[in-house]
Amino acid sequence: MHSLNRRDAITSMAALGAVGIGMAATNSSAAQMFTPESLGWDPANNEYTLPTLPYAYDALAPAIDEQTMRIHHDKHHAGYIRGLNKALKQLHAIRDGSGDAGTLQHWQRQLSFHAGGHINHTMFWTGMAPTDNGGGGEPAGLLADTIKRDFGSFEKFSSQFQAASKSVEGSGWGWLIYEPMSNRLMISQMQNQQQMMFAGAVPLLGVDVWEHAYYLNYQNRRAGYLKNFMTIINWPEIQRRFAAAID
Ligand code: MN3
Repeated sequence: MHSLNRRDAITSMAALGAVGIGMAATNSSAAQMFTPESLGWDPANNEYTLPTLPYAYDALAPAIDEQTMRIHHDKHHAGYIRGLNKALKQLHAIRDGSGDAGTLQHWQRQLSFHAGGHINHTMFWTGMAPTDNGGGGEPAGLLADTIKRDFGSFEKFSSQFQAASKSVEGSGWGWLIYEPMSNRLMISQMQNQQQMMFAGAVPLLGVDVWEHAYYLNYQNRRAGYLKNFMTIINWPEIQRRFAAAID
C-alpha cells in the first residue's frame, strides 16, 4: 500500500515543476492551490473579474465545441462573478449598518451559489487542456498511485467518476475530491454550484454537468460528453492541486 507523506508530496511536486497556476508561498493548502490573482480578484475595486481562458475557445474541440465554450465562459461564468460581487457588496452593507439585516440569509445563499459558480468554473477551465497540449491520457506519479490505492485502478476511477457525474440530479458537477481526515481520494456529486459537498473536502477535478456545458453539441447525451471530457483532462494540473492539498 502506498502511503502519503510529506516526502512523497515534495518529490511529486518537484517532478511536476511549475505547471498551471503558480503556487503561493504559504502553508495553506487552499492558498497553494489558487492565488487571488488566479481567481480574478481585483484589490483596487474589491471585486472579482472574469479570468481569461488559458487556451483558445476552439482549442478543446471536438470534445467541447467553440460556441459552447464562448457562451459558457463569457456569459455563464461572467454571470456568477456578477452575482458574487453583488452578494459581497450587500453583505458588506449589512455589516456596515447601511443594508437591510433582514436580507442576510438571502445574500448568504447568493454568496454560496455564486462563489461556488466562480470557483468551480475557474477550476474547470484550468482542469482541461487541448489534446495536443497536455490534455487527456492518465495521471502520473503520486496521484496515479493514490487513484490506484483508493479506487483499485484508473479504469475503475474513470468509470465511477463518469457514472457519478452522469447521475447528478438536475444541474451540478461531478468531482474527484481529497478528503484529508481519512487521507483518501473520493468521488462526490454536487448539485447546483455548491450543494452536497462537505466540510474539509478538497476539490481536485470537477466536470460541469449543467446542460449549458454540453447541450449545443450533445443534446441529452450527457454520457457522451463525459466520455469525451476524459480526453481533455489536464492531469498535470490536477496532480499539482493534489500535491498542494496533501502538503
Ligand atoms: Mn457551467
